[in-house]
Amino acid sequence: MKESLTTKWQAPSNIALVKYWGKHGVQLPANPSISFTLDACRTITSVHARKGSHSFSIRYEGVEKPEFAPKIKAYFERISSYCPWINNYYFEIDTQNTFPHSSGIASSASSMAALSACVMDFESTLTGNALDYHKMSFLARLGSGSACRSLQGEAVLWGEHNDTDGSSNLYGIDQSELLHPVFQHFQDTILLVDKGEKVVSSTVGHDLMNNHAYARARFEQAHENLTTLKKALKAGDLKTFIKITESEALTLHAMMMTSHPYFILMKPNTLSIIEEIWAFRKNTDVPVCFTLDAGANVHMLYPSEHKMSVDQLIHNKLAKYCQNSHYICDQIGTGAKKC
Ligand code: 2P0
Repeated sequence: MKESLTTKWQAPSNIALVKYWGKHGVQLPANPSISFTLDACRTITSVHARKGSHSFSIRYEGVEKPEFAPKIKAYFERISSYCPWINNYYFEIDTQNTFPHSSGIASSASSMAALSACVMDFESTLTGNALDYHKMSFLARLGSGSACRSLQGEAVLWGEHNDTDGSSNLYGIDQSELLHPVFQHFQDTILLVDKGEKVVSSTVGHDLMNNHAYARARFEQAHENLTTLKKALKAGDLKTFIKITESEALTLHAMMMTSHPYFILMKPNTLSIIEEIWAFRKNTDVPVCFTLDAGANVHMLYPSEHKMSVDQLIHNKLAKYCQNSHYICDQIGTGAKKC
């Protein structure tokens, strides 16, 4: 056993195309999902582990954050049977995000992915085994479901899917080889309509799918959408990509509007942006589409060759719908990296 271990990793956020919404058991998804890995929106985490009884401290941008502790405590408890060695170490965790903390962008995916990368880096040092990315994703899932899609590959699929060999409810698998060149450097500009805290926590949100009147149909639809979307990703079929991606975003929100209790997470400016995107696409034939997370912010997805004209659209028409005209330019990335 080593006296102490130190490492530092960064992991990106991701944006789901086919959405994960509904879970059961210990972080098992009700349906398979697929996401693009992002690049600029990242969490950078350094961990120093020293021999001692297991506990941890957590700092965000150098400041102690006791409010982050319960989620990390639950994470360590969940992973301890898979990584029993953690019980012999005290962990000092220091973390920061490249995106503003209050931007309405969930950091659970990138933060749990970065922490899991650090844990697996230590495990590799202690055992002498190569880094195990499947186990990294497995551990990240136990911290936050979507985090398992933030470790390796430009597109990551999580959840058992009949049409995908090797797919698993336990971890995400790299689907980068699917991507047609049109998706290379694919852009994601995140329009920050509402930078506030999430109205519905993900735990509450996923719970809403239990006993939801349309749950069964929705879960089946996700399987079909995934099959169709994978074909579109392979063929570079942007028309189908747009159709499925936008429909998935609206379905996610429709599920929230038709649950009990019910929520509307879009804001009037979210709808205005969607209408502007549709009008722009119709008028210019630029293949830009939107997707949404469980909030009001809008992700605009488009090929990099159209960056200039989309920049103009944002500058001329969309920035005014964003809080303080704030938006984040991101693009598809490759996953977690050691710093
Ligand atoms: C997704 N979301 O696929 C979906 C779409 C939000 C909307 O996964 O409870 O933070 O930690 O497993 O991963 C947000 O839920 O939930 C999410 P937990 P998570 O990206």
